[in-house]
Amino acid sequence: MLTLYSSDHRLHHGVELKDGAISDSFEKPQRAETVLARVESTGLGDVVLPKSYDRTSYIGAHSERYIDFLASAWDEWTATGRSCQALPLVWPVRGLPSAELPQTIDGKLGFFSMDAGSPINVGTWTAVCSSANTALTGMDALGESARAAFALCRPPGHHAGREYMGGYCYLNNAAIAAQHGLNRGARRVAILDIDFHHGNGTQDIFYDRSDVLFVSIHGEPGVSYPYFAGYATERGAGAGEGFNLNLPLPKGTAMNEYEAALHHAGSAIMRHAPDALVISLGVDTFEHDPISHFRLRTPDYLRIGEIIAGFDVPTLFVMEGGYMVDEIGINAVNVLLGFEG
Ligand code: Q9C
Ligand code: ZN
Repeated sequence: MLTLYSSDHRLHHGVELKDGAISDSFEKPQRAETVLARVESTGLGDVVLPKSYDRTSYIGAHSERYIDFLASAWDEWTATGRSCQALPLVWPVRGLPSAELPQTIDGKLGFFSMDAGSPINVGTWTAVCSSANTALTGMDALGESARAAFALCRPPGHHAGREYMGGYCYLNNAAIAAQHGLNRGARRVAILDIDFHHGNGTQDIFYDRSDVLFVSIHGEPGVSYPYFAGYATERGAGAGEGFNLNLPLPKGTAMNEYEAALHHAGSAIMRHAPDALVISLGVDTFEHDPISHFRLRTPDYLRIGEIIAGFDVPTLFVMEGGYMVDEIGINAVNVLLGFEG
């Protein structure tokens, strides 16, 4: 299986607020490097650089004004005399009356985010574009009739909505790749999100559309981040009604129950009869993940790959979360090895 990877992801690193204090983000460069090392040591296949794409390839999944914001946020932030990384601190929640776009960067940061989990640094936009381009190049590989490809994206994307960043995510790499597949002639695409966290951003982007089926298996929102999306009752709207399938599972879920949900997802995907399948591949479902609460074990990831291969659809794997850095390479690549059979 072909892997797409660029070391430009290293230009992005940041902090997060954890337990009331600032610390280095769990979403760090070493994550992607560990996965790359495992791709190489297992001989999964060639590793190639992503192609470049212009900003128009990100539109469809995101609005133009959001992309403009991301592209200029660092410059606007430093123009106010600050040199530390930019973080939002105020949000337009229920009850605040204005939906106007603020004029200054502190207001814009809150307007275009869901939480303070996506810091912006000097290299963030370059890394974010490189991550999206990695997913786009992977979709082009499927277009050139590869059975599968692995976009080793970093930063991740599935919490990023049409007009917001959050949860370590900026551009929604999986959604951008899915839209690209449609632009290049696919009639229908399915996205299966197996990151521990609900893919609220991907759901947001395709919620009212029937050409993209979104299925997510995740920790139930009552007790798991992102808390405000991911219920089974969220089934899509308008033309998209019935094209959004959430399969929330309780904390502590192990492979038995997880596998049943995966088969459920598979029947919905095969009913949709997509020309391409995008997997939002998070391995924060691992039993020892530091921020998540499922109990999947290393060999379970081989089985997950094998089940996905059984859906028999050209498949693009897009890297999302997974924070147990020592094991993330083994677990992520196990999915790919299991898929290859
Ligand atoms: N105690 C991804 O996996 N922090 N993002 C949650 C829970 C945010 C995860 C803290 C987690 C975001 C792509
Ligand atoms: Zn996650």
